[in-house]
Amino acid sequence: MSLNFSGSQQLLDIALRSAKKKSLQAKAGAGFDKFRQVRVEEDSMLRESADFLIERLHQAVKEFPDFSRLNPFIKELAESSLDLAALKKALAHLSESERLIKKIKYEHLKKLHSVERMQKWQLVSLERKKFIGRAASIVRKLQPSIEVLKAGERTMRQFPKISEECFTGVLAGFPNAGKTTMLKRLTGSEPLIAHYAFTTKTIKQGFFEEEFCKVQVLDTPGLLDRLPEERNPAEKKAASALRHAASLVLFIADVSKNAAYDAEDNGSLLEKLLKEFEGKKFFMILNKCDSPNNELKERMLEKAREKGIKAFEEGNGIKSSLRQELGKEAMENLKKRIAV
Ligand SMILES: Nc1nc2c(ncn2[C@@H]2O[C@H](COP(=O)(O)OP(=O)(O)OP(=O)(O)O)[C@@H](O)[C@H]2O)c(=O)[nH]1
Ligand SMILES: [Mg+2]
Repeated sequence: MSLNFSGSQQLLDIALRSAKKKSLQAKAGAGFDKFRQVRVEEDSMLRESADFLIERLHQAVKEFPDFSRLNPFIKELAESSLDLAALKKALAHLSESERLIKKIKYEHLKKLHSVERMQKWQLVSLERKKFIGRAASIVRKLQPSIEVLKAGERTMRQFPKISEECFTGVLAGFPNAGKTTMLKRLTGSEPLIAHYAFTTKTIKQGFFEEEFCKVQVLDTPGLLDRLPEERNPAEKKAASALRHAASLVLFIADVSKNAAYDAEDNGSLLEKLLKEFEGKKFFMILNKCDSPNNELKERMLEKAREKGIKAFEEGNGIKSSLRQELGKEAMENLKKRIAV
């Protein structure tokens, strides 16, 4: 990505090392006159180190993702995972430093070339040294901004590389319902699974192929039964995936004896999601059927029937039946898109 230096000190060290090399080459071609040699060498050292810093800072800003141009899903993920104001401030700091280095480059170059022959050649070197001192101070002050940008880059690297063309099933439900386990069952991906709620903090992704179609499955952080404006950042990521990436919603409910949420809770969450993501097709997955609460399971099946949602029970070859159904949906979707 854009920041191909670890910190301000490293940036400075590379700039000076590379400039030193070039200035020695320049000096070698400057003839035998001492004053001329020094001027050529110092001019080259100043110019090369300045240009290196200017170019790297410019590149770092230019290549940093432009938030206004991200696709809506990634943009919403960025808004709920990053401090965008701090990132913008850090980018502005880099741009301002680039501008300052440009300014002092010309200031000191001018002075370096205005030293007269009858003056000491040491005065030429002094201008270059003054420039390096000022540039170093500007670059060192960048360290906190570089850290902010590096942390931002690390977070963004974890964003899923969403395939916008691909038919996408998004797993959603209460925390601990078994969404991540289902992603693993369906796609073989190896996400973190734990026995406690709120394990998944960001969007996880897996793929499988069925009916000649590639299907993308997204796992989301657990949602609570509350209003959109009450959602925490992790729930907001889940809602963004449902809104922008889901071709189909896989609503998953824990129907085991140990389930933390009953049929009322699950029904209420389902109702809210159906309303918020109106127009999207839903499947229901009844999970943890190995130790079922039969009454809960029956009531959820009833809710699925009421809403006209196809239901799948964990166990009994759910992997192949769900994959087949998703494959069929993907094929239908493809046919519709081709027909348009
Ligand atoms: N008995 C049983 N346990 C399951 C099943 N599926 C998942 N679990 C367990 O349920 C717990 C939660 O599973 P996860 O897949 O992490 O659940 P999640 O919905 O992704 O949880 P969050 O990311 O916290 O929202 C883990 O201890 C799983 O091993 C199942 O079919 N049967
Ligand atoms: Mg999870």
